[in-house]
Amino acid sequence: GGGETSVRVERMFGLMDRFLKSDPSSLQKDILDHVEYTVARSRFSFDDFEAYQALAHSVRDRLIERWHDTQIHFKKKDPKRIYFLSLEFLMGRSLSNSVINLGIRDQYADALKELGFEFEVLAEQEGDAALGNGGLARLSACQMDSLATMDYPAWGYGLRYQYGLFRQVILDGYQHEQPDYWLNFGNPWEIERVHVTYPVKFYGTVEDENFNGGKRKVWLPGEMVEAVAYDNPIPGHGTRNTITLRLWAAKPSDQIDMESFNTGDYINAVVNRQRAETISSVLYPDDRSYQGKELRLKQQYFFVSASLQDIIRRFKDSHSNFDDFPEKVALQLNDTHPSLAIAEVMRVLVDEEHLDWNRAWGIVCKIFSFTTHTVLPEGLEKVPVDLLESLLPRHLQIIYDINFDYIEELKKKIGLDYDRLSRMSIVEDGAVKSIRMANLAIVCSHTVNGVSRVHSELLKTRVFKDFYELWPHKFDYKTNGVTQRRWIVVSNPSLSALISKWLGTEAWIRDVDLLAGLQEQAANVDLHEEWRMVRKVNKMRLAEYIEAMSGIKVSVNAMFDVQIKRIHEYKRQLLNILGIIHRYDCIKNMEKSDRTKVVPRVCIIGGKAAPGYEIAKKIIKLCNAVAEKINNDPDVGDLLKLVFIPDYNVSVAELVIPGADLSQHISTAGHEASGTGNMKFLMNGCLLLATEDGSTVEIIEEIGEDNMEFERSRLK
Ligand code: CR1
Repeated sequence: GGGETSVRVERMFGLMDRFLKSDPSSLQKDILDHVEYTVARSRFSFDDFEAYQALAHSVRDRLIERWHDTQIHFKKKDPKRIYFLSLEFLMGRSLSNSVINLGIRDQYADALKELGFEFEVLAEQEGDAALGNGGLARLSACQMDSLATMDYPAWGYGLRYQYGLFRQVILDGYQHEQPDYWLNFGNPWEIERVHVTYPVKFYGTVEDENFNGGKRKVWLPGEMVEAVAYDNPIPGHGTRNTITLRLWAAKPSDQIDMESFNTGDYINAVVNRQRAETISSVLYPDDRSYQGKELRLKQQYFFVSASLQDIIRRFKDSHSNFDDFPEKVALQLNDTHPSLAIAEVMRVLVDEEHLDWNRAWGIVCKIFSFTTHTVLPEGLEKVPVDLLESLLPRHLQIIYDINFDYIEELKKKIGLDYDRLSRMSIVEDGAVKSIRMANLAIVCSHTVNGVSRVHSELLKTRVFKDFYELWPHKFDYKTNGVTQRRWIVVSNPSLSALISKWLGTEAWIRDVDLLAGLQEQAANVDLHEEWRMVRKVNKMRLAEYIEAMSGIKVSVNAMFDVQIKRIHEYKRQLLNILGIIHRYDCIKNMEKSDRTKVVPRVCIIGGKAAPGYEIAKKIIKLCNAVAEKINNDPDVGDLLKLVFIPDYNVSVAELVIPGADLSQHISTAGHEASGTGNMKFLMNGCLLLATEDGSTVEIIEEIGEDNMEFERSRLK
């Protein structure tokens, strides 16, 4: 039927207009239809939230059209596809980003105005999708936007957590964590694919079986759960390319365990099955150490196994020879979190597709690339062998076999240097025997990249020195970037309009290098004046928010000095706070007449601490205690204020960044792999106060030393 259906559809489209229209009256009709038929409210009476829902659904319809066309296009072309595997995506809100990328924001704003609604007000109704912790996760989101915009045939794969990153509530100055049950009000940006499901297996034993006159391994799993796909269309800007972020949710398997159902305990049997859903229930809120947690390992394998079944199914749709696999498939490992994919591909090729080991290994060596995001040792995952053996017994065998071959090869190259051999081994012998996931990823990937130039130098000379000496060709760096679509166009519409006006084009929205064209106007006082006005409006918006959140009134004539990011010792929020105490002390000890020389300052700090990270939580308490003291000292008044912004997330960042005059990126040199907040502030015209660490080093080269206050690193 497929062929016939498509002929019939073509004929219909011949008679009809192909796509949903985007003039204001068509948009109004669509919104009202969704009010009535999707949200099930009367079209004569609905509130802002219901209007948002209807609006989101009408945008979603337009996304789906492009998304289908993208699928059809790439199915026909069959290019090599990029598969980006990541346990975390911090997407934030989708509405504004989608309509801007589709090029119909103004049309929607006009349509809504006539219906009596304000686009911005409805956009505020949306909650953040916070399926990630910090830098790594927001980078994934920016990358999806860029891949779509640059017309890549790319897929993102991850987990659909029911609870995103915890909400931070400040009580008596302390951080408290509250669950983020973000799906409570529905999620119009995802499409549940009830037919795209795969079984994922755990536990059990591995047996030898006779096969073709020899033996082969068979895994007899002890538990099975179902992975269900939820697709999130990601539209590019100025293109019809709309790619997919496919997130997996765990559901009880359809295959019924007859044993437990036959024992008569029906209720308990159902309750046990339901436990499958816990696999995708919650995001781990610690962004660098989850060692030895069974649930975390289960999450990793669950999403890796489902994604690979999906990828292999797509490959097999049009190919029968696995030797072509590397021509069609590139698998990007976002940190070590998805690195079980390596063992899983070997398992599928050898145990299920019956390729011989060496042929399978040859394929594996061509398809994986590994991005590492840290220099901190606690960020390098280790999986205890006992845990892996019980959860994934066949994968452990495969990892041992990979390691055996690799160590034999290594001995030929470096001799019997046992210290080095043991450092480079995938298996760590120690009190707790474990698998070093980074070593696994490096051995099996054809490229390994750091996220800035200095980060890559640190990888080569310290963290992965032994490997660099062995395989210098594998190592490379890709300095992080951020998308100007989200961080200027969505978050700072007035600056966006200003830039387009002065450049005389909107092309910079796709090609960020064109921003350099503003240099020609660098001395233009009219431009300066307009820019100042834009900043002022953004500061007023931020000041209102600060007052609403904390009751603190701040003056927009003061300098807004901002540090927002996860709370970590190496990021040195403590240093910032000590600096603020010092500043307070100086003001207090100053002659009254000298105070007129002080530039009034509002210090803003925001960020979450991992729930178990005691020192980070104490830093938050300290910040609030210092704020309490300073803000209530009438003697200091507007000369100094300190605000801790609670529950920092993507949409708070969108509000804070455009209103900042100065931003701080003061990590201890040698610790921040890249940093991406620096870029967001920079593209909003904010001054940076920074250490020469991570990507800041390259930023200094780009913008010139005159434009940055920085401390020369002592790390040489
Ligand atoms: C790094 O700390 C980097 C981002 C994105 C972070 C930060 O310097 O900019 O990754 N790492 O590459 C991280 O979030 C969990 O690890």
